[in-house]
Parts: sequence; C-alpha cells; structure tokens
Amino acid sequence: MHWQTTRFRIDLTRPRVMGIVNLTPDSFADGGAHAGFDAAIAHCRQLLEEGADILDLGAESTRPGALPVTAEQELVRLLPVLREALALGCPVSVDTSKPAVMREALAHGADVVNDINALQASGALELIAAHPNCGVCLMHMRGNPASMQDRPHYDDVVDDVAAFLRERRAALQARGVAADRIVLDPGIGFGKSVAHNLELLGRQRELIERLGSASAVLVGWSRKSTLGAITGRAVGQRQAASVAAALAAVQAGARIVRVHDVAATVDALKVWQAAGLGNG
Ligand code: HH2
Repeated sequence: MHWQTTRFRIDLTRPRVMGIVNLTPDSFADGGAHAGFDAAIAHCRQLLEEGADILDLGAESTRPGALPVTAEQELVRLLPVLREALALGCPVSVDTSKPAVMREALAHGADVVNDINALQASGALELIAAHPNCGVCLMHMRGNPASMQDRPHYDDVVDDVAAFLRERRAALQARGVAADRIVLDPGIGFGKSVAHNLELLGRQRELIERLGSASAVLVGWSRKSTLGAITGRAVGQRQAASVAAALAAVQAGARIVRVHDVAATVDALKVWQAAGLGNG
C-alpha cells in the first residue's frame, strides 16, 4: 500500500507520521506558537528531525467555533512557508477547504491537499482531478467548524462516516482520480460527541473494512478535546493521551497519524514495530 502524491509515492507498509504546522494565530492546540514565518520554518525543521514523514501546513483554524478567514488572508500566511517547506525534501500537505488556496498551493508544488470538508466546495473536485498526481485527504465533518459541536446526532456513526467517505471518494474517482491518491479520515472531533469519537476508535477496524483496501486511512487524535474529557487534562498536557490514541489507531489499521508531538509518536511507533505488531 502507498499514497501517491505530487513528488513522492509514500510507502505505507509502515505507518507514517504527519507533523502539524499551524500557521494560524488562533489554533486550539498550540495557541499560535508557530504562526510567524521564522517560527514556522524552524518548527518544520524540528518536526523532520524528530522523524515526521509528512508536514501538514494549516493557515486557517478549524477549532470548534472558529471564524473563517478569506482565501487572501490564508494565502498570505501560507505561501511563504509553503515555498520554503517544499525545499526541505519531504512531502508537504496543505490543510485547506478553499479551492482558491488549493489552486495556488498546487501551483507552487504542494504534494497533498488535506481538506476537512472533503472537497465539497464548488470546483474543488475538478481542481484535484485536473492535477496529474497530487495526493488528497478527504475528511468527514458534520456541519462546519462554527456549528459542528451543536448537538451532533448519528443513528450509527460508523455507518454514516463510511457512507460519506465512500461517496466522496467515488465522486473523485468518477473524475478520473486514482484511488492510490486518496486517503480517508473519519474526522475525530468534527461534529462528533466524545462517545462518537470513541466509537470511531473502538470500531475503527470495522470502519476500515467498510472503506475497502483501495485507500489508506489517516486519523488525527492529537490533543483533541475527547482526550481532555477522558483524562481531565488541558490541551497542552495531552501528549501521553495523544500518543496512546495514535498507537491505538495504528493498531486498528490507520496508516497515517496526524500529530503535534512527533518525537513521542515516532518513539511509540518504533516500539510497536520492533515488537512485530506492524507485520500484519
Ligand atoms: N484536525 C484538525 C485540522 N485538520 N485534518 C485532518 N485530515 N484530520 C484531522 O483530524 C484534522 C485536520 C484540527 O486540529 P489542529 O490542526 O490541531 O487545530 P487547529 O485547526 O485549530 O489549528
């Protein structure tokens, strides 16, 4: 199994770590600590030294209740860092839902478009389909970041997430995008209660079976509020819980984990692999 992206064919026979680089002043998880250009590039370099396989650059906050920014504001934050990050020799993903930002990011050579809105914006599917080989991550979300935590309800969260992700993948494939370019994400914390998130982890194997083997699953548990609800810890103190959740997700078949705490996650995965648990 692999993930085809613009410049890299990422081997997924071992699980991969996507390191989060937030370029927003209002990120829920790191409070904007890496928002300036120099701080962002230093953070990219540090995450790579710690063993990140992919960098994910995000210039719009998606925290619950976050207010949207314009494409112009997003591009002003993103493009200088993207140019520099692309020169670091690793796959670079751009976390955006706006076609105008996707278009510019791909024109600059971005390897992956990571869309929490699963390319539902007008023109987004066509834009990805027009690119010869960029990677894409399609994530499930109920509602939008401003409203999504307003009493989410599902008859069966695994059924709903699987059906949605299959439909979005099929829409891309119908436009000629190969399945190996597409990665699917259940969207932990996006329009889901604590119980929904935990059910998605507890039943993750079943979810993956329903999605089929054509595309890998990526998951992001890092520092999310469900971990706070379980441990009682504030966002900056959820490293151990985040590593545990990432490892559980990998054990249950996820091939890519999106994390803030790269060094700790990489160490945990090394132990997991050394024990042979990654061999099927
Ligand atoms: N979570 C966040 C943002 N983007 N992308 C994918 N594919 N999966 C996720 O779970 C996901 C995501 C939210 O986390 P974070 O980037 O830490 O927060 P913020 O958006 O507030 O900066």
